[in-house]
Amino acid sequence: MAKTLTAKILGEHLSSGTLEVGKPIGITIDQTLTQDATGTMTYLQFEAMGLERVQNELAVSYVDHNTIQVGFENADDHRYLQSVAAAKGVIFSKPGNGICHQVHLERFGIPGKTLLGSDSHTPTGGGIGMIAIGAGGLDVAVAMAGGPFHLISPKVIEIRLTGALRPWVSAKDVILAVLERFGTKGNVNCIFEYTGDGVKTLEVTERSTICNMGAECGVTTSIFPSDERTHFYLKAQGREEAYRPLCADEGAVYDGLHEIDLSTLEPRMACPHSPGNIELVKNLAGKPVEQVLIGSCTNSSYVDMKKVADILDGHTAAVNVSLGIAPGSREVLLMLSNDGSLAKFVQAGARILESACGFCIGNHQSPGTNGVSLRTSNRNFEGRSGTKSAQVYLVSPETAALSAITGVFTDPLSDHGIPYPEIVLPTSYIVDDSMLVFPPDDGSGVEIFRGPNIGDPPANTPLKEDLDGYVTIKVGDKITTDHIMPAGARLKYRSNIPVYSKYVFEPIDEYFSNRCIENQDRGKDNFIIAGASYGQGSSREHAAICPMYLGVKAVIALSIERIHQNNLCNFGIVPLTFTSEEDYAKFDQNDEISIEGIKEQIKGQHVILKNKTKACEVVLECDVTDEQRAMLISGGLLNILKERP
Ligand code: MIC
Ligand code: SF4
Repeated sequence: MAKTLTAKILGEHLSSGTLEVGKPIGITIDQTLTQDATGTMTYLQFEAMGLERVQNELAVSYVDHNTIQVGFENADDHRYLQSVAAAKGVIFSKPGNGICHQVHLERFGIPGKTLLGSDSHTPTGGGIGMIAIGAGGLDVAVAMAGGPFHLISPKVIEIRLTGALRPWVSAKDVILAVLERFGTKGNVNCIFEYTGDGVKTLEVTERSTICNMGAECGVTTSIFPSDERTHFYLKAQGREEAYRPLCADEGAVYDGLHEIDLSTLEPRMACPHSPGNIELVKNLAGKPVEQVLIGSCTNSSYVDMKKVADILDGHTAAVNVSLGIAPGSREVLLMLSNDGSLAKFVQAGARILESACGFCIGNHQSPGTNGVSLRTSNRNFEGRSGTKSAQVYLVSPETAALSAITGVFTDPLSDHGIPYPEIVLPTSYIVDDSMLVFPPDDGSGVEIFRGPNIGDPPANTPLKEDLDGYVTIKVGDKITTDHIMPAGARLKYRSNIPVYSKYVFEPIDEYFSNRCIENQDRGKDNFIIAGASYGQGSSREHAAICPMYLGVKAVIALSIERIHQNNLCNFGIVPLTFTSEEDYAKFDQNDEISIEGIKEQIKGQHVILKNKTKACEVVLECDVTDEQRAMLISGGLLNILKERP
């Protein structure tokens, strides 16, 4: 039978189950990546598994998120990560070497391989023809230990591209058009597979931009075929031997189709406060801008940066604009410095930012009060920039660069008088791997450094017979992991769960953790009630670990996003969904609620939740796999791994 590209790669890696939509499967993982903000927990968990060395083909540990280093915490974490990498056989990418997804694409991505990363934008690797999936750190630790990754056999949605992009319209506009069609909820357990004649008009880093932001739709991953363009890119990276042509068979049958004619697309943007809130740039043309930030794992390749340099050439940022540029990797920075682009940035008055996540995660460059910020990154959740009142718009590098010059939202297709930057793709990149630290063959003598900020990952207790406590918080739809576990200024506590836990739900309710502790002291359980698409966004398992630490036993929502649902199970928090939408209204904060016999009840599909305050009960669904059910009963995956001989 004719196969999709997804089915081919998943089929080659299948370790359990069959590829039937909706059924649980296990796949073997060839490559893993971690970044520092999720990495410390991942390696602490890997250490707790007691293995001498990683078992998968390739494991890389990147430092790109916490590079600001105010105080000792981040530097200590970096030392821990470097030493544990050497001890366990992991390649360590030093801070300054670049953003994990960009560097991984450049140096390690291989068509047809599987990649699991403790970061939700791991699907960037789909641009080179990999099945690249974002997951919680514990799932990545299991993959490094040689274990399979469990997922639901996905629906494969064909996104058929025809035509070619016009000058000034870019890959970012393609994915924004996809987001316009699919939105940020309701796409769980799907894979977007790109096909059609338009594919060959896009180069690898453009494809990666598209796959990167597929994460915002909530899909498992996105993938492009591996073709002549892939060959060209790998050759230019000095890795021609990694090339393997791959595409779907003729006549392959998909579970859905969406067609995009690239030649008709217009520049788009995602408006505050969701990547799914799409508008044409021309509709806001003329609106004043205060800040323009160019970079992040979505748009920081050499080609993106070179376009920006050529647009800025001979111009300066408008007086009202603060312009910041963060090239995605040291390789990109070297290329830009060699070809004179860096000088063009400086001359344009840009603030040159480190090759790291930086502004994207609210680590710096927070806008002023009500500040209007145009960014080429992928998420504009309220408050993520570090300023709650900021208005963050997500745009292409072309739109960003032009708007920096004019000081107002500028549609690249309008009559602005700046010549279009025609970029010649490099036939060879400057390859310098000296900031990659390769592990010794035998790491047994390496001493692992642990600073005072680094604590052991906390374990949960096995599930009790009955749960009894309070609705500690009730939240609405589309609650992101940035709402649950803020990053930015709080990011440095990622390795210190007792401290980080104080900030759970800080952006929406700063007293949440106090209430949890009061309930815990009274011997009561904590519950979270939520609307649709709870846990959108990042892969950060802290959004499960910290609530677990505060005694949260169950999340009851209209729907829960894939990575977050897995993280909840991994840490023994029961994910439950309402079977009827109206039931959401039957609960308020502080209601006293209980689930009797939960341990028995979750063995079936349905669970009865009692609201003692409102004297009513509702039926919930517990849609987990058998593996996850076992985790919930044991109080999390770590407990199961410890029980195993
Ligand atoms: C993000 O973009 O939200 C992050 C920060 O990269 C997260 C990971 C994290 O929270 O450490 C992600 O995307 O998974
Ligand atoms: Fe880093 Fe932003 Fe990409 Fe997350 S989305 S990996 S914070 S650049």
